[in-house]
Amino acid sequence: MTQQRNDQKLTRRGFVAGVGAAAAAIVGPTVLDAAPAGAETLNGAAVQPGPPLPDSLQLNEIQGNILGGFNKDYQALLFVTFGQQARARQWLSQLTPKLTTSATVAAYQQALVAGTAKPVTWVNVAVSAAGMTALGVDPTQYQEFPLDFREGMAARASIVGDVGPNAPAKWAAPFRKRLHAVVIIGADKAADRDAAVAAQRTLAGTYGVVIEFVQNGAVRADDPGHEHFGFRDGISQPGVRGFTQPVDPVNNPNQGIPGQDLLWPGEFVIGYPRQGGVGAGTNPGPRANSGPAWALNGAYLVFRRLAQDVDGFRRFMKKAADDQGISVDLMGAKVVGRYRSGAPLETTGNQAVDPGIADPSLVSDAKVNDFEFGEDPDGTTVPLAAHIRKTYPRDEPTADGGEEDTQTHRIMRRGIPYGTSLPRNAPSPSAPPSFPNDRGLLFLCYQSSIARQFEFVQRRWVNDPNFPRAGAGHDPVMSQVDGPRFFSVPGTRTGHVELMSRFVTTTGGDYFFQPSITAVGLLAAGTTTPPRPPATTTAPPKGR
Ligand code: N7H
Repeated sequence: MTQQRNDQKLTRRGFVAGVGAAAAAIVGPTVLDAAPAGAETLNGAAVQPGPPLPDSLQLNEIQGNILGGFNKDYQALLFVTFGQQARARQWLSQLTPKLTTSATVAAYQQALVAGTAKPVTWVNVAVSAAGMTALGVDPTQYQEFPLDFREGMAARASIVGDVGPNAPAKWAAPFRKRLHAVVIIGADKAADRDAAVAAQRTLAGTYGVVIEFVQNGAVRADDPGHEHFGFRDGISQPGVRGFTQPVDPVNNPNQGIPGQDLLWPGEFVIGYPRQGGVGAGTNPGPRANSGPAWALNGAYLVFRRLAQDVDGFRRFMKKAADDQGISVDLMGAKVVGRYRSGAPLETTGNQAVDPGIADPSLVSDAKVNDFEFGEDPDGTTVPLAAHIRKTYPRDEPTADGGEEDTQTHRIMRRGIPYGTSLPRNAPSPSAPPSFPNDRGLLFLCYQSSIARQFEFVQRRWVNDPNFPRAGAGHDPVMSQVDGPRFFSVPGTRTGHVELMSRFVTTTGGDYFFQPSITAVGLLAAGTTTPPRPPATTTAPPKGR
């Protein structure tokens, strides 16, 4: 790949931030006083007891991939286990000055808009619960982490539906043991990514840290911005108050690009106000306070290595479209809720040919996310179980209170494909490729509560055929259940599609915590536990 090609790629929108997020994110002021009139500021939020809490987003403290995605075309995830504790801490201490902050990512995004961005390589680190123990975190503080994080993904298999072929016992070998940390590398050039991985290997080797597995990810060269099934991904992300600039602050102060609702930052970063929930309107709720005091400015990271059976998916789509008497393009849009171009089915309506190809304005910032499902209560246009409707039901009424509750279950996705593309018209392989030669999605998402966000979405919405209403069906893309799955598509020939066993299989994953820059330093120094105050001795009574 030539230098020129790579430099040019800096100007186009990459995979992760997506259409709207790239334009709307990160150019705003970081002080939450800039929140729209009528909304309370951080100072006005209900404050929990604890250490002093920030009044504005501390972008120099928050690692880089959380609020603004790395959004790099070449990424690598290095999964490590620690050896001797003191040396693991030294490793972390050497890593600390190399970490990329949200401030750096924000500045870069501004440079991207200005056309002055140069290729960069970024690094983040996140630690699992096992890693916290290996680093010597005090047991009392360890217990302050939530149970979901402490147990880790494999132990929560029955909750998220990692059963049968998805079961942890069947995961790829590197993920069948508890990993201690993941180093996330993002680069604009493959060579830079590879050089950063090599440097990490040297650093790890110096301190007895074992790199158990390096997982590369990359934007697909043949179909940039699209995941392996062929759909444009990374389009819809929550906006963050104090971070995402409203495009129209006067008329639409509570959204970034049209349709991108701004959420309180505590939904993603510890220490800040969360959504207020049902009845709160745009007012903030309590601060996210899960974890020990030094969890401030950190976030929980879910990583899933999801293999995709592209050939099986394509064959299934052809058959389902034929059975239902609709085109493959439309069947794809029914399954995902968007056409392959990203054009939203809810606004385009049923069309035999992907309308986003002839009319790119449908995927412009102004239109790509500007829709709700309330006008389509029976799923006649977008089926109730279409992937984007299951994973973010927008204004759909729910048993938990509708949209205001739904906004407490959002996730910040940072996924990227891995593996080589399956060319169109490639002959069907006898079996889907297996690890490590498979292809799929490195699914990463950030949140302030894994149970309330990722696990809730997967368990209560995606895997439940009766959400949002009886008979809606399973999310046809990535529901994980033991037993037959189905998908209701009102308005087609039978309205009912039996899903083949699966197109997406979990091949590994874990839960991590991505601490603030200061907290990484505390972990490295072994000083997450503040020294005990000197014992107060009561003076013995006089005369004895
Ligand atoms: Fe999904 N896909 O290609 O079909 N996803 N997803 N996802 N996903 C989305 O709006 C896909 C997975 C969400 O705000 C799009 O960015 C695939 C998991 C959420 O409107 C496409 C896999 C979880 C949204 C895909 C996969 C989610 C979303 C449309 C696995 C969480 C945003 C583009 C291999 C549990 C919904 C876009 C919104 C969008 C696909 C996994 C969640 C095309 C192939 C595991 C919240």
